[in-house]
Amino acid sequence: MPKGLIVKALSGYYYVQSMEDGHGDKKLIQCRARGIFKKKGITPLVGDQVIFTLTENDEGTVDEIYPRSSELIRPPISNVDLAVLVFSLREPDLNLKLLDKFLVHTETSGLDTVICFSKRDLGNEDNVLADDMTLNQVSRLYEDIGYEVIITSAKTGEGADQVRQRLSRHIGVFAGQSGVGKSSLLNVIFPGLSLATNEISAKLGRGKHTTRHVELIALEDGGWIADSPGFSQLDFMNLEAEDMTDGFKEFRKFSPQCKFRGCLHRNEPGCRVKEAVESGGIARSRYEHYLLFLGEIMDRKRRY
Ligand SMILES: Nc1nc2c(ncn2[C@@H]2O[C@H](COP(=O)(O)OP(=O)(O)O)[C@@H](O)[C@H]2O)c(=O)[nH]1
Ligand SMILES: [Mg+2]
Ligand SMILES: [Zn+2]
Repeated sequence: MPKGLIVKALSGYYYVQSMEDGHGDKKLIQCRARGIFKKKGITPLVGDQVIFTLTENDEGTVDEIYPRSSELIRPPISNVDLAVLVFSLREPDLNLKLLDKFLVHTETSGLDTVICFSKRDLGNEDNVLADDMTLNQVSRLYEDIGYEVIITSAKTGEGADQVRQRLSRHIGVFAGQSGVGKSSLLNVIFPGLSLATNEISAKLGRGKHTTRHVELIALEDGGWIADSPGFSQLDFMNLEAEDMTDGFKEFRKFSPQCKFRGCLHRNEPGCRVKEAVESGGIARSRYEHYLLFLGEIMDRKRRY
């Protein structure tokens, strides 16, 4: 029975690339999922490795799904192992609160994360960008936490090689607000992709809802990438207050030493996280965002 990878899902059909065809072969097999999945409440996802059988007219049926190594809800995609978070220096302005929110999601989903500060040509290292910090300070902040930071410009090509190398052999997802230059950057990194850019003004009317589908695009060197539009309205629906502290990677060094187990690092006595904020071991901007997100989860709890 042939093995394949679901690269696209659209109105109940799953488009499978057979493992027997070459990587990135354009010929996809249009499949339905077997009824058993629905009965079990399982939805096949883009990124799933599957066993399928061919039916008439070169169509197929997805018979089995291999265990997933990761699963994202929005965008709905499985087996992603690298998230590239794209944040522009300007247009739109650098938004560190949103970056920290994305990081909570990638951390709690167990993804490796690379941060791209894009549109470098619109700013330099001495401009104050966000929270009174310059590009150098912002980069240092996230590098000190342990994140790989790549500064890019689709206009000059800066950073493109570095991102390309990082993506090699992964299933990656490009995420970030619309307009930050995700598609433009991918086009520079992989000439020949020709993803549509600037879709906001070109295609969508203001306030219109778009339900764009996710699709995996084959990269020349064996990897796959999803250019995802749907990451923008992140909420913490599936997270508990205790998860939030895992979402802040640098807290993990301190939280085991907090006096109370399950410390939420607010006003508890003997909180090592708060102490680290005071002594500069944890950046204040990160801690403030932590408190904000924790507040969002608490509010949600009160409402339900
Ligand atoms: N100055 C500058 N503009 C860029 C850069 N990258 C993208 N843009 C522009 O930003 C807008 C949004 O880009 P797009 O790639 O569609 O963003 P996406 O929504 O994140 O995919 C377009 O008008 C691009 O021309 C860059 O590196 N520098
Ligand atoms: Mg785009
Ligand atoms: Zn604590």
